[in-house]
Formats: sequence, structure tokens, C-alpha cells
Amino acid sequence: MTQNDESSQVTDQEESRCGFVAIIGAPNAGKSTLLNALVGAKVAIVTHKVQTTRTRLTGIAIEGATQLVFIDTPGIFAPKKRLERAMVSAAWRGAADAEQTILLLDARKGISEDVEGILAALTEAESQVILVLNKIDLMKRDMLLALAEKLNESGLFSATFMISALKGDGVDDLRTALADKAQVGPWMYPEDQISDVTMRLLASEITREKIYLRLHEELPYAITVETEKWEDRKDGSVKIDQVIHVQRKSQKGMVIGKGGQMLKKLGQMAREEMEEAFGHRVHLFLFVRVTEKWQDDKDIYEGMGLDYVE
Ligand SMILES: Nc1nc2c(ncn2[C@@H]2O[C@H](COP(=O)(O)OP(=O)(O)O)[C@@H](O)[C@H]2O)c(=O)[nH]1
Ligand SMILES: [Mg+2]
Repeated sequence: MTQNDESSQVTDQEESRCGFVAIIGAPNAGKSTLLNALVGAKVAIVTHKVQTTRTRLTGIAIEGATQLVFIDTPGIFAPKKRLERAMVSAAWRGAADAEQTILLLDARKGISEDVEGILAALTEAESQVILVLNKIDLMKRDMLLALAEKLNESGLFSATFMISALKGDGVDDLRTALADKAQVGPWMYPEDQISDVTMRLLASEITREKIYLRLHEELPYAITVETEKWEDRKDGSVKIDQVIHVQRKSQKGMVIGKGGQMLKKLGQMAREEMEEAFGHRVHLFLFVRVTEKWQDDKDIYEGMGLDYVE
């Protein structure tokens, strides 16, 4: 299996392998759902809204002697605002850093404008990618096959898989196929690590997910969550202070809600999930602050793991 004679000693143990796999696609294709399914734990937040994932994050899975490092990315679309440009650029960088790239498509939506743009960019880069059609639980088989055939006319794809990331159908086969293609080499992360996301960022993401689920229209896109303080206490619990940045005073009112009810509910939902994720009791304190131009604030981008693009 290796080209190097010296390393081709026969042992009864399988050689360790490590593979980097990026998951790219249009917004809402199910990339984060797939990441969580491949890892078998919730690493990335998922909502029904577009542009939930703002930065690149990894999820790590073990398959036999292979460690697979998956890179979840923000959706790729035609960006207009600075935050959007930073997100799309993080997605392409994720693909550039990986050895294998999955293009995940919402099969029900077919070849949308966003998908056309991605296909054109991949053609230009002469990349070989793995096509994964998602959400097959919502589709008729014959339409699915027709779509796969049409997409494969491009010659871009080294393989095609059909899955339901939500139900788990086809996910194990995909993981096995990716592991087979991984290169021989040492694992990059300790065996028990499932992500490179810091606990601070994960805590921010959990709160952001609850805001996406409870608040609507433009509001989710107008906010960001920053974990300002993290204090491990002697009794084993953690105290976490977070700021929810909004752009306008009216938005602050909506996040707080009548008599503080909305903020209370958000805090309770986020705290429960953090306790589960961290395995400790959590004291969560949420503050809402009007930071009109947070989308132009370099420090906030850094906290989110994004590069600030001019
Ligand atoms: N029915 C169905 N829904 C899915 C599937 N995969 C993801 N979704 C839903 O699609 C929406 C977007 O998923 P998400 O993972 O956040 O997409 P992302 O923007 O590509 O990361 C969520 O509401 C998911 O529950 C699937 O296989 N079947
Ligand atoms: Mg996502």
C-alpha cells in the first residue's frame, strides 16, 4: 500500500491512517447534520435557517485504524456583505486544506444557482470531488438517479453517494469509503478528541443556535454571541458570561422579550445543552448589547474563528 519499501514491513496490526475531508455545499444542504452524523456526536449546530454555520470547524471520527478529520464549512453562495465574504472564503479554504472534498447537495433542490456557481468554481480548479446527494428521505428514487446522472456529466466526481444525513442512511458506507482512501500516517488528534472547536466557541455556538431556533426574520443574522468569561469553579461547575451583540436597539428588545421572557428561555435552553456537552453544571449569564458595527469588528471575527477580509 505504500510506495516506500522501508515502511512496507509486514505486521499483524493495520497501519494507522489519517484523512482530511472537507464538506462543502450550498447553504442548508445538510453539511453540519452530516458532520454530526459522521462523528456520532453533536459538534456543529444545525438549524432550518440558511447560513447557520459561520466558520470552519472540525469533527473527528475513528474508523478502524483510520482517523478521519472532517471539516464543516459555511455554505457557498454569492456573498455581498463582509461577514458573508469571510464565511465563503473560510469554506473554500476548508476545501483547499483537505485531501478529499465532499460536495453535499440537497437532492430535492437539484442544481440551484448556488450549486451551479460551486460546480463552475470546482471545474476551474480542476478538483476531484465526491458527490453526495443528501435528503433522500424526501425524494423519489427515479428522480434521484436522474439527478446523479445529470451531475456526473461534468466529469468532476470520483464517486457518488446517496444519503440521508438526518436519518443516518448511507452515512456508514460513506465513512468507510473515505477511510479506505485516507493516507497512511499518524493520527493528528488524540483518540478521544471529537472536535478542534474550543469550549468557549462551542458555548457561543450553542447559544446562537437557540437564538436561530426562537427568533426569526432578519434577527438571527443581526446577532453574534461572544463568550466573554469562563470560570471553572471549585465545586466542579462553570460560570459562563456571554454577550449577545445586536445591531439596533429594537433588536435588543426582541432578544430580551416581554418582561425578559425570551432571554430567560434562551438562557435556559442553552444552559441545558451546555451542561450536556460539557458534563458539568453551568451557570450561564447572558447580556444583550447593541454593537452597531459588530460585523466590522476584527476582534469579534477572531473569536468566531474567521479571518477579517477587507
Ligand atoms: N429531511 C432531511 N432534512 C435534513 C437532512 N439533512 C439535513 N436536513 C435538514 O436541513 C436543514 C439544514 O441542515 P444543516 O445541517 O444546518 O445544513 P448546512 O447549512 O448545510 O450546514 C436542517 O433543518 C436539517 O435538519 C436529511 O437528510 N433529510
Ligand atoms: Mg452548517
